[in-house]
Amino acid sequence: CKGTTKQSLLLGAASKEVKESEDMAKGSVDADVSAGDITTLAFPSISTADFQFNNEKASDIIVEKVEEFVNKLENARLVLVDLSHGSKILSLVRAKAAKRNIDSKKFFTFVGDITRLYSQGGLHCNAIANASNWRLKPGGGGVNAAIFAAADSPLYTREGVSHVIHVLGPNMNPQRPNSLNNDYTKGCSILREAYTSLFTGFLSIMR
Ligand code: AR6
Repeated sequence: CKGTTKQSLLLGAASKEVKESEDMAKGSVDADVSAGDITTLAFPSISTADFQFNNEKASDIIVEKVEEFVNKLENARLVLVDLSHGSKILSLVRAKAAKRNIDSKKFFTFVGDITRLYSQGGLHCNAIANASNWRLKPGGGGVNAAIFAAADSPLYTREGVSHVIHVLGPNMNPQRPNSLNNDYTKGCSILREAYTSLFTGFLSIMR
């Protein structure tokens, strides 16, 4: 399926302008976040909201890919993030990761806004992933809009995030460009490649 849908990974440093955090309300914590010296990548579930990718299938792929990479992490960890405690993808992934005995110090789920993980939840992340669009354009909605809105400075100065990794996942939404028209053979293959690129990119920038 390579090349059927554009998929890209961009590494960029967040800018360093200073801006005060106005909202220090506590975020939600699902696991021990205090291990501040561990290199951490926080990532959203790629393609499962605006791009309408099936949650069951996406959760299988996330757990499969995390399991593949978890042993290569050395002193690093992966955190799947979503906005609410009711998140279906978080509960599916949590249950499947527990079944596979994935080390919860190396991988866990976390409820919070990915642009405020440290200031609101006490979770320090060196890198965060974005669920991007095919033009890597700011705006739109979802996590893409939130990250671009915060990228002017708070991501670096307030949250300590040094890298944003943009990931374009498969699109199942017929209202968006390059829809795969419910072709989950292609969709699953592209989503697997997306997570492979994300985790490989994270490992390479953190080394
Ligand atoms: N913090 C944490 N998780 C979030 C946040 C946030 N601030 N916002 C959304 N999520 P989506 P996609 C979760 O729709 O399906 C954009 O407009 C959300 O609940 O952001 O890959 C782009 O420009 C879900 O679990 O990305 C593209 O056009 C996950 O992030 C398109 O949407 C991904 O949801 C990409 O669609």
